[in-house]
Amino acid sequence: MNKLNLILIALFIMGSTMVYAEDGSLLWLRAKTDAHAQVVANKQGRTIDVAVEELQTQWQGAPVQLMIVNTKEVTALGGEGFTISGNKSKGFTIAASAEAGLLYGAYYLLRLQETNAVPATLNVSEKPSYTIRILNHWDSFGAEDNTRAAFRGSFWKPEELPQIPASYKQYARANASIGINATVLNNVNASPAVLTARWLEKVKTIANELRPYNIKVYLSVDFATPVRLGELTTADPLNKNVQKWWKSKVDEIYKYVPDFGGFLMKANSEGTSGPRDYGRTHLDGANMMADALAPHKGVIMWRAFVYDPNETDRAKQAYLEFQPNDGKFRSNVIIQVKNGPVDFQPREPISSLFGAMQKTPVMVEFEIVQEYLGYANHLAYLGTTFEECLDTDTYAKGTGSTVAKTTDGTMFGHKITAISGVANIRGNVANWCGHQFAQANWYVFGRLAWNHNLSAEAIAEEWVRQTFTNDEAFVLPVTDMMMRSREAEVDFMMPLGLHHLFAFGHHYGPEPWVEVSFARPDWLPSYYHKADAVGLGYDRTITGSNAVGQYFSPLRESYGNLTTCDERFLLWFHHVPWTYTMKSGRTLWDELCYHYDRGVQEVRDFQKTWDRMEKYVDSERFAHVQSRLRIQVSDAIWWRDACVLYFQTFAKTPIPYNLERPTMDLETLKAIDLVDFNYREKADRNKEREKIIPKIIGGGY
Ligand code: GCV
Repeated sequence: MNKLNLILIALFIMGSTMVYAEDGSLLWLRAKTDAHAQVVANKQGRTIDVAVEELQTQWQGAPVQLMIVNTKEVTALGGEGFTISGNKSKGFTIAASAEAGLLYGAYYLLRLQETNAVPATLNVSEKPSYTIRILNHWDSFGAEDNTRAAFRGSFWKPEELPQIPASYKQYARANASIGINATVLNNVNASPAVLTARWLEKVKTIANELRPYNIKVYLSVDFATPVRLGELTTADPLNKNVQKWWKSKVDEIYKYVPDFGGFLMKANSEGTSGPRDYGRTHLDGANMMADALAPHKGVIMWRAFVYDPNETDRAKQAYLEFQPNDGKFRSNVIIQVKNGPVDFQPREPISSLFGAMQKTPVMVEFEIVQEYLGYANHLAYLGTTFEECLDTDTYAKGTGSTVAKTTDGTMFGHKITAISGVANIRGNVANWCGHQFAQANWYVFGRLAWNHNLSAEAIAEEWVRQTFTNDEAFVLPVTDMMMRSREAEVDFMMPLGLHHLFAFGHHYGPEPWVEVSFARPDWLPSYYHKADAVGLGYDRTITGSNAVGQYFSPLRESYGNLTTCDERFLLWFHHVPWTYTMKSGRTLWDELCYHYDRGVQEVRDFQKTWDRMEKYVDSERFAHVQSRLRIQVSDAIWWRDACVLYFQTFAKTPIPYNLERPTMDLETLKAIDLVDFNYREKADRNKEREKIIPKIIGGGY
């Protein structure tokens, strides 16, 4: 045997036992690409070509036929729906009435293959739950970075265009594989420059790259763009010149991108411009934009995330602003509503707007990026958050009026339906999202947007199988860990309905005590937790702010009554005495301590689970997750100690003696001044923090 043969044999033996190093850049699309599948299509087209190529290179089974057909059964599924029939030995036929359906059918088959789930025979038909399944990139897109560290930088790398960054293709494939069909390129705090020719040229280039994957491009716009570009002196939506300006701007955009989706608008919110600056309403603004977009079939997604520093409970303000205008919006306006009434907190009850605007399409906005959940440092699977919201019953039309049904067109018959997620996709990390497990949050958003009846658990398992391995010894414990992970975060950050205990300068760590003389009250934790000698929590009952009054019965009554209120939301809706007896039989104070401690213990348990998984994972991804879990444990302790010790100054009661003692004292915790998490140049101010918890500086990106 010659030397070469020996080397080949050695390599073969190594290859069959080794888990290869991976950096996560393949996402869940790790199928081998050496297949030579027989794939035929009865038509050609750019999107069909993608479907054919994906199957030809990855499908390991019998021949596949792709058919554009015009049967009643298939056309009823819409252009994105499909049927698959056939069997494992003879092959499968994917049928759809349009190209997009074939693409989604192809990915469906590949997903079955990669999760070891190809059945002997198959007879399925699928169609999406929502017509627009859209990512919102809070991406600078060439503008000055004007938002938080968690979003800084640009995935689109606009400076490289028209040279196409290699990441675009994988981005498009990843989205198409889970059914995402739309993307807003830029931050909601939009720069007016995005509507200038220089940037529209770039938008066109991106749109051209994404089109074969059935992904439409949208833009966030600044309401005062005509003024900011120096072209008009007002942006008053009732002014004829302003209306003309937007019409001609929209016409211009469609010359660049003929299938442009439309606009996303953050108006009069946190300092952005809007119709209120001209004494007009959100209704006036939205309808003006809608009229400009309508001739091109474009839509305007108008965000309900508006609140003022006034006497009204912030949690009530979006409803008060939008609900009275239900029925007056143009048909191409969609009101985009964050899942909860405040701002993507670790846990919130549903926004009271769901089900309350029955004549206007309403869409959910989820936050996929973990702005309030440890950035990319923490393992927090959000499938459970999304599912919790979508499955909540609004009772808008009696039992069964879930958020999903009030937004997917089935309950109120709206033609345009949509769901959005603030993307966690970064341009500067190989694994796309900072944390290997954060990829699962992108994945689960897409899968639920396609089919909101799927369970978060089934999707987690699917993701684990494709992203790591089908080995059950890995799949089961890791899926279980993911399913517990968000609850663990809630426990060590803000259990029992607490919210907004974040530091003033960042949304990473705790600062329930922070008071800043120049800050708006509704940007400070004390506005929300209302801790005092009597108890804890915000009274939103009928005797308090009466936010409960915005919900339908019986939700209104159950939230509004201390004894029936779901304890997960107790301190959201009630100011509860420290000595109040909880369902567990413990006092509120003891229960609070138990939750904080449970959160810490859960993350320690995740560490143990992960360490046991070493032999199933490549060393690179194993080490990455292991080091992030270490950060997460130390952050969990930071959160627990800070919150428990601070609230103890009001409760004046010992921490239950069977629980772990705090590891830091309150004064040290108060000295931590992180300011803005990713600002390395501000490292001086982080010195104290670095001494205590050295690993976290860097934000995980
Ligand atoms: C893009 C939160 C975030 C802001 C974000 C805002 C919004 O307040 O901290 O960065 O702005 O929500 O949703 O518009």
